[in-house]
Amino acid sequence: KKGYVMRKCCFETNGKRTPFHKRSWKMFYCTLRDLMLYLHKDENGFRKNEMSDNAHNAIRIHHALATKATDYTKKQYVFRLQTADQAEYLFQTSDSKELQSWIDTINFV
Ligand code: I3P
Repeated sequence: KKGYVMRKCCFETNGKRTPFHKRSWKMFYCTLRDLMLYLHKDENGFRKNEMSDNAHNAIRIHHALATKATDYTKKQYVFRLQTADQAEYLFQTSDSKELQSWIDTINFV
């Protein structure tokens, strides 16, 4: 699965709250492959395989959990991703179908 999403970091690995200057929403072209979620700057970065070796822009989704972020009311179509190493992110998708599709893809790979 691939597509544009907005991402916000909430907790770093080990459960430490993400500092203020790193908590803003950013757009990424996101691809899911081999139990990794790769965050590219855009489709071009994806084609060139840019950043895919950069740990900061790849999230391990083995034993991760994606759930609708019903408590986050500032934006629509947002899911929360909690990783095995206790990092936490919010991802905004384009519509309810995309939201469900990302959640199912992440949870059932
Ligand atoms: C963050 C940015 C985020 C906001 C976050 C801010 O500031 O405004 O949009 O999250 O609030 O810290 P900056 O751009 O200076 O990094 P929300 O959109 O969810 O409000 P937070 O610290 O309460 O997460």
